Amino acid sequence: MPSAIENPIKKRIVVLISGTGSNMLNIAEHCQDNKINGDVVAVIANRADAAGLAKAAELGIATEFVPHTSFADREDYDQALVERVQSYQPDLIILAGFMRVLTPVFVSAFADRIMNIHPSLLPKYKGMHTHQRALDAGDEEHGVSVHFVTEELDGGPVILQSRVPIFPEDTAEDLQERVHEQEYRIYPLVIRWFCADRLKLTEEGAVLDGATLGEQGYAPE
Ligand code: NHR
Ligand code: GAR
Repeated sequence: MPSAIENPIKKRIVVLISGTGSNMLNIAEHCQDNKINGDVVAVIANRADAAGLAKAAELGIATEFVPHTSFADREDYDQALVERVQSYQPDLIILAGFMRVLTPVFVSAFADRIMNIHPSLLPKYKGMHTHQRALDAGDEEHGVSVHFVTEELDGGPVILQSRVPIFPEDTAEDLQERVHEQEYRIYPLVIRWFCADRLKLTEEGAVLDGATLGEQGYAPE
């Protein structure tokens, strides 16, 4: 029988999505394969047509649809979302292609345990359409960032980034595909750190193994 040290209590993870959910699936599979000391206990979408909901259900994960269109304003929606998320008693909330800006109502309810993956090398290109913006700017590289979610949109402390080259003939779709490959590597890695109690959000920023991370997150140098 595994000892308590080898098998500490698994972290409870709730994933918020709006669409395909390929990052969500990748994370759920890492959990099921015991590569992350956690379980995806629920997947919640704000859109009924989020394909990820059916995929999560196939894996035996609880799914919910909380439509933002049913609420008068963002705060009311966020309050409803807080209640649904809270019902799963999560240790960690993962945004994975979740396309609604969260107000302080949500962020303050789960302060220091919400993460997002954003398809740019933050602090560059906060917000939407990041691949096209990198192309339009003539950038030679692009990438993706995992960061803690704070009240400042795409502005919370960066934990880890991955870079990809931009080639002259690239379309936004090419770039998105190249970035996606990196997302599948770095998001599970960061979640593994968090679930092993190695990673925290503090007043100083993101802290990994006791060291405060810089503006671009963990860098192995
Ligand atoms: N909320 C907070 N408070 N902080 C962050 O860092 C957040 C957040 C909510 C979502 C993901 C983010 C991204 O990775 C994210 C980070 C949606 C928009 C947006 O403008 C911006 C950033 C992100 C996600 N959404 C439109 C809105 O009006 C809706 C767009 C649509 O429905 O297609 O909410 O990029
Ligand atoms: C991911 O590429 C993620 O970086 C991006 O949406 C995609 C979701 O894919 N997030 C944003 O653009 C947030 N504004 P998935 O649903 O297949 O995981």
